[in-house]
Amino acid sequence: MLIINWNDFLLPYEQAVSEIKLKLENVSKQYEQANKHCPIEMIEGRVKSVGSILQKCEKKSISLEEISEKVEDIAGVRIICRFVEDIEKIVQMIYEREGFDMNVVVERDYINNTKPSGYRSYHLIVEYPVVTLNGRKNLKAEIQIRTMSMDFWATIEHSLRYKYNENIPEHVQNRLISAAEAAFQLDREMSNIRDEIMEAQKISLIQKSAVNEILNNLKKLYDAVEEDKVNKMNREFIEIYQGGNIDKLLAFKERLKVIADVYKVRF
Ligand code: 0O2
Repeated sequence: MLIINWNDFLLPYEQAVSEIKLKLENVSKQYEQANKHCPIEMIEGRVKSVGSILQKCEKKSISLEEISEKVEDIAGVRIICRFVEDIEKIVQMIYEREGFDMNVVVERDYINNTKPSGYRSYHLIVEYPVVTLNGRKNLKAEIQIRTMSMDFWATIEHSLRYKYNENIPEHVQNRLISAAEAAFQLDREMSNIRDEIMEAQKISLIQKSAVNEILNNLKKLYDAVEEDKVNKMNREFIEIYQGGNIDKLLAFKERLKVIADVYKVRF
């Protein structure tokens, strides 16, 4: 009989989860840097517990020898986004990595094919190579992509499943199905007002980057310009910032550049 050293067995999966998470976090950073709406709101990752792996093996009659091949979600990464439209972008983003660092082997669309429980989410099973002391290994990992509202529903349903030991009473199941419908409506409404939300988000990103630039530049001006003058500029900046007018803020940012030219300060 095969005896598994679980610590050794799970270590490459932990590596896969942390590498995939890190790569996706870096994608987020690039969006942020480019002041663009990032389809990724949050990334979570976990390695399935031994108990949970064994339960799945029992449920699906999977032998210990077959675990790596047939238990596809030992390494799991969850990507949470704001809008249903973001899901498609993320799926595309993962497909673009094909041949580079991950290959999609299974695609499960529980958004267009909602599960009878009410569960909605988009799953990709990818093959991901990890390099370990014992050489290179191709592991399977499950990437779940869902909106915040789908995630909220799934988290509650998952804990109820646990509480009732997989036998959720019918009246609770029915309420969960209504809640799933409400979550679906919420996603639909959010998609309808998406353009407005995106615009607000864009303005907030522009404002954040302008404020950072102004603060950096004021700091540099302190070394080159009389203190009184920079203090005056600082006060003006605070007033504009508190006024909340983005056009005035951008104009001030440009004016600082002109002042820097006069004093020959390089930003
Ligand atoms: P955990 O605790 O998240 O790891 P099956 O057992 O046949 O349903 P299978 O064949 O592995 O599962 O694939 P499936 O159906 O795509 O499910 C994979 C994972 O999706 C599950 O892993 C859950 O995380 C999630 N999921 C699927 N269906 C539901 C559902 O109805 N409700 C919730 N809350 N999550 C779901 P695990 O191993 O079941 O659980």
